[in-house]
Amino acid sequence: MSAVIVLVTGGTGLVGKALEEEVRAEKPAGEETWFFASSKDADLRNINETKILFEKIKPTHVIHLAAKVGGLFHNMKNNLDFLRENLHINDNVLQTAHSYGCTKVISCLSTCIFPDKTNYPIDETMIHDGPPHQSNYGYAYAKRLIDIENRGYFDKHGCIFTSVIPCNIFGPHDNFNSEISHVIPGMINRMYKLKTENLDIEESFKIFKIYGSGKPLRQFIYSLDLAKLIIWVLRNYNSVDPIILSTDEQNEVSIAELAKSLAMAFNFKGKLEFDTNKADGQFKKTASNKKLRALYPDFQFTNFDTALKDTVNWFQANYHSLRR
Ligand code: NAP
Ligand code: GFB
Repeated sequence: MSAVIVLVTGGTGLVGKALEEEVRAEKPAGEETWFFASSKDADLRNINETKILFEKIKPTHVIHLAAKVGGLFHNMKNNLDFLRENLHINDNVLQTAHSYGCTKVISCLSTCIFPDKTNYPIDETMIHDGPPHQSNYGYAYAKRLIDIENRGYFDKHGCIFTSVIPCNIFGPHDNFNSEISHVIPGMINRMYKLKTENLDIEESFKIFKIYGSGKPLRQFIYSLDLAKLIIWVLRNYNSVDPIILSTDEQNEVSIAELAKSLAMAFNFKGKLEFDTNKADGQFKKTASNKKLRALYPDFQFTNFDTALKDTVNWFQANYHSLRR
């Protein structure tokens, strides 16, 4: 079997770091060499820097994770930047992967790019069936165009450029900056600060603010589980059609339930209150993982509360070096 060189763009982020941990944990997978790139290796918004990276690594396979990424509030304030930056990154990576004759490219979409007004559960055939939620249209359209461009490269050149569609992801090495982060890292950072600051105040009198009504529903996948699934896609899935990589529909939780689980993980003794002046975003984006279950029936997801506790422990152990 010829040598496999895997370039992971976005290799230093939440998903990239989980992928690196899983690859390192495996016994050497024979002919595979992995390179985990950050924006310091190449600013992928720039086609020349993209070409220099590919010339250096000469990948046979690409796992394309690099993106401008953020939570609801960051997207709401910056839809144009999310659109333009991700359009440039994605087209640069795909066109350069084609010019270097890459055997396969796996890009990353998101369940938040699906139509806002839709039937549930959402499946892979529904990506383009209507406009995405207004809060993140920039990111959503940039991601949807990856699927369109993948089809273009397949139709014209027979390239196996495919994509995975994760639900909300959490875990170690996330971006915990609560101004721009997703809900779990944002809440973790805020709850940690509430517990560890103003120690003169009895904790049972402290109030943790849950942004929004707490009613929206989300599916969450642990980054290390997603990493295992992406490795499985790399070695076993060869369709251009996207595949949803999400926990089961019945594991969907409300933001309020999430906050209670986090309070348990932190042993937080104070009160939880809702700040309904803050947006809720999309109410739900319930995705079906039926296609994944059919192809990989014995995959086991990590228990949510265990994964949450592991993430909180990682956060506390790495507080002074993490992104916050
Ligand atoms: P992340 O933690 O923010 O990491 C982003 C990665 O992309 C970092 O390695 C970053 O490099 C790199 N990057 C950003 N801009 C770049 C640029 N201009 N040039 C080169 N590299 C650049 O993101 P993540 O959560 O791991 O997301 C990985 C993928 O999963 C993304 O495609 C995202 O859309 C998708 N996704 C994420 C979620 C979620 O809940 N997090 C859900 C669904 C899908 P630096 O470290 O140098 O900044
Ligand atoms: O992960 P999140 O920011 O984005 O979750 P989405 C937002 C939901 O959590 C809203 C509530 O209902 C918020 O009101 N929430 C409660 C909080 N407390 C907090 C907090 O401290 N921080 C944050 N961020 N939210 C994103 C998309 O949607 O999903 C992105 O906008 C991306 O493009 C991501 O794809 C996966 O899940 O609403």
